[in-house]
Amino acid sequence: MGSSRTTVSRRPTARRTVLAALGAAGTALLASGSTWARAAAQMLEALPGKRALRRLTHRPPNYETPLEYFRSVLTPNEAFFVRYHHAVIPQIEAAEFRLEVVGAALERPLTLTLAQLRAEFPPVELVAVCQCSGNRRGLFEPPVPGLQWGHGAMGNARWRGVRLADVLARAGLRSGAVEIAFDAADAAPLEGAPDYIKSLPLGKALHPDTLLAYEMNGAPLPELNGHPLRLVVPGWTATYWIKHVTRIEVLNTPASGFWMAGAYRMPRAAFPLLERFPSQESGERAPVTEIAVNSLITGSEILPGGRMRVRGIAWDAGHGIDRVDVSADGGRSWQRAELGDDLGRYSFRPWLFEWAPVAAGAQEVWSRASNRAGQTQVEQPIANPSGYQHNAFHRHRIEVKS
Ligand SMILES: Nc1nc2c(c(=O)[nH]1)N[C@H]1C(S)=C(S)[C@@H](COP(=O)(O)O)O[C@H]1N2
Ligand SMILES: [Mo]
Repeated sequence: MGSSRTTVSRRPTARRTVLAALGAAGTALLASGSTWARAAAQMLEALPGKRALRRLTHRPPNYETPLEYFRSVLTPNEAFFVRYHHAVIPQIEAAEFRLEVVGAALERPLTLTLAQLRAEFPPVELVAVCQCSGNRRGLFEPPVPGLQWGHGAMGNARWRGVRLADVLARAGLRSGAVEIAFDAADAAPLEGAPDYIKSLPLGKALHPDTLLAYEMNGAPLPELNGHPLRLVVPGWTATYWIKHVTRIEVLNTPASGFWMAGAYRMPRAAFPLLERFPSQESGERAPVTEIAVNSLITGSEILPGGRMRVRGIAWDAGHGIDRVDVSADGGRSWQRAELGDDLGRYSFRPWLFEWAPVAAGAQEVWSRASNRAGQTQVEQPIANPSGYQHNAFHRHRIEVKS
């Protein structure tokens, strides 16, 4: 903790760490013995401001959303997953927050307060899925190293903030810029561990849907989801969605830090991504960019007369969900599910499907989403060393009573 405090105090806006609070939550659970035993057995634990989520690691905090929360299209803030690379997490007072915008290709480098961001730029709202590149990594066979996420390293929220493009325009973006890099107020507890810095290609950074968001589902961002400001990059995996963003740097050459050059890359040939990141595509591995088309079955019920109903969600990078097909016979035949409300192209899209099962006993239902760009989920996930972009059909077990 001693060295962690030193690290944090470099940054004027970072005052306390959340770690102390996390410790307190652990103690509270320990005190009530049976609650703790149950929570530990299910690996469920409630962080400050959060409901019980599935714990992968406590330090840094990595917690996934239990599947039942995906029965609502918007994921509640208190149940939204938490992912951190580093254990020192700042708690930033909104009034003290400052965002720096710097770089050689700027006419007027800026420092902005949160109040200025709220008052001086047009607010924009959109619904978008925030999904970790490694969501479902724990389902890869054979296993791959890394956090063993199940289905819950994702969430869907209504984000409100300002356009990154508007902020860059205020700073006067000149020609010569190649990428925009983002740094955050969190830090590694050990000196020397690489700072979490990510960059975006200019085109994605200037896209009108790329936001600096200060609200999530109508409330200020939760502490553990980036308070008071985070980058929202609709359509792209959450590795780019920098939380507690404090510094934006316009780069004239590609970013070369560990988290760009060394991590979040996939064999280029393995996965056909439509949206690319050309300035980072050296060698055989290309950066993970857009979210792969995917679906999840969130529940099933028996209807009067013995019919079955399954419900689920489907999502992609914003090309738009075209259809969801369901198979109740191991993929031999597929039928189209009924799509529900459309909250926008980056959102979860709910769907449901009803049928009369032909046999009794345990069986599997599979879901397969396709998008308007002609992409479809795959039967087996595409193997890659870091276990990114798992988008195999979702298989859900049901029991049909005779
Ligand atoms: N500052 C900061 N931002 C970050 C990260 C981080 O470690 N630090 N992790 C990224 C990754 S890999 C993911 S999956 C998302 C998780 O967002 P959430 O914790 O709000 O669910 O945050 C991204 N932004
Ligand atoms: Mo992630």
